[in-house]
Amino acid sequence: MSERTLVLVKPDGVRRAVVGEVISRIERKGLKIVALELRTLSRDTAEDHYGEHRERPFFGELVEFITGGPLVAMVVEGPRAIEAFRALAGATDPVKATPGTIRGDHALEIGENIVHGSDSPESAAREIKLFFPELG
Ligand code: IDP
Repeated sequence: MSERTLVLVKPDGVRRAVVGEVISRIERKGLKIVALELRTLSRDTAEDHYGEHRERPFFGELVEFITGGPLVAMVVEGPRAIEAFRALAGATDPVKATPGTIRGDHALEIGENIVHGSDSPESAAREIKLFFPELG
């Protein structure tokens, strides 16, 4: 039983040159990368991607940040890939993220937490369609 998840190395992760490290951790875990692209998000795509946060006070800041430079988008596949990647990423707040996780090892601020991973099968399907419509 395999599932897919959308992973982003956000612009802070690209700027800080941890793309290779994130890919290594994904591969070391045994997950498979089935699509990968470096791109800069349009405002529309960013607002779609983070649509569930539209009413939150940090929404404007989040969209500015995620469109502020190139990011790496990937589709990652494997058994329970959604949960497996979120475990590799660590908690949303990098100060609370366990050392040893990507966020726990590389970040200090919630707004710049290096990676994104889909949080449910429904989000994964929606996000994969948004970033890689050809995989649908
Ligand atoms: P997740 O990325 O761990 O799934 P979500 O709650 O879905 O976390 O939030 C999406 C993203 O929004 C987070 O990764 C983080 O970068 C950003 N974010 C969440 N809360 C705040 C906040 O209070 N201030 C600024 N950015 C935030």
